[in-house]
Amino acid sequence: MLYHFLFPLAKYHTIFNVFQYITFRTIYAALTALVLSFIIGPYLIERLKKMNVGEVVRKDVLTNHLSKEGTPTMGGAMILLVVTVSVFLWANLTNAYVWVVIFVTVGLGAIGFVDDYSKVVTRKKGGMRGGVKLASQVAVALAAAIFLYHINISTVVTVPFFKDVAVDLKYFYVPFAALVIVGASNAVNLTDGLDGLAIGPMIMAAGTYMLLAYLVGHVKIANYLHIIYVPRAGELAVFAGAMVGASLGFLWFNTYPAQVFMGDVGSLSLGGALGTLAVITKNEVLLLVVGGLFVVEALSVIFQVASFKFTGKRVFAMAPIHHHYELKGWPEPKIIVRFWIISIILALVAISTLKIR
Ligand code: 57M
Repeated sequence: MLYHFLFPLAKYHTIFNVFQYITFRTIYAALTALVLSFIIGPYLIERLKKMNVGEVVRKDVLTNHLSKEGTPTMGGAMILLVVTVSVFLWANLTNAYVWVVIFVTVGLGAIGFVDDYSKVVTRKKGGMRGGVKLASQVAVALAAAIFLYHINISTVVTVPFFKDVAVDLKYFYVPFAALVIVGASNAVNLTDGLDGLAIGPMIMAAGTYMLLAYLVGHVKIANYLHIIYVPRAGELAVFAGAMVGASLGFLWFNTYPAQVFMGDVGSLSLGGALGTLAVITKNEVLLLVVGGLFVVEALSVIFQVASFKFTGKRVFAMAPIHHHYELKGWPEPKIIVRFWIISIILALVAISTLKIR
């Protein structure tokens, strides 16, 4: 909104020209989301405590998690709120891509909210039924993918490191894009099992897509780097910037020992937003590198379940893989920070693909 109200004033004073720049608005979107989180965070945590919205921790194997019982959850609602407010303030709201990412983020957040609500407020064991939850996620992702297809998003998929490999999926791009969004959403959800474990790599991943959105949306830079030019996608840097700010703000409270958990309302929405950024910036396959940590967490579950089913043996002491290290005796902060380090390396490798191809 600031863009719409203040940029037109440039005809009266050149200072207002600054509002046209994506870089300027991205930085202030991040700062707005960060400051709003600092302001809302303590109030929200107190409210959640008063409302008794506390985590119900599983009381079987991981005894170190018992002390986490009752930690306020659903803090992801704050992430959703500050991202949306910041994007409304700083983004160009005539840009359709911005609305697609908002739709997916809020849509998946709403599904997560219903799931969390049934788990922690109405105390329904297991929350929403798995099938219903997945079908709702697919519906949101498909709606976004179909819309993008209709506004002529490129259906060509490129592969990082191989500049000559490009496959045109044509209408199969729709289920492919939905798969990227739903996959990312669930992978982040699986990762969210230790304090700050999901939100740290999320800062790295959103930061990487912030940069990529700017680059693919800039015709000169895109041509220079020989990457797909996506007109108007640069505006998504503002959205990704808000995600970085909101995630940093949430980490302030979620860092070990956590004062609040994000809940599915946070993990499903942030993961879905990341998947949508990957789709629109035409860096879908690169998400496997940028979000490599989330991928490894999801794969560890797939291998564990498949191995147990077919051989009766487990590959890991427990999946997702962060639980494996907990059972091996690593202290929680050590696992978290080492996973963050890996996510930083992955972000750097992903950015290097702009030159190494
Ligand atoms: C999300 N939720 C956390 C919190 C968070 C198929 C199977 C692998 C599924 C998986 C699962 O349920 N994943 C979904 C994991 C939970 O956190 C809540 O959930 C939200 C995210 N959706 O925001 O509200 C617990 O995680 C801990 N936590 C923190 N700090 C945080 O910042 O410490 C979360 C956030 C919290 C808290 O303890 O209560 C979760 O782990 O439940 N299931 C599992 O992960 C289970 N694994 C398992 O059963 N493995 C089996 C098979 C099925 C693969 C095996 O290896 O044989 C483990 N989960 C738990 N205990 N809690 C089992 C042991």
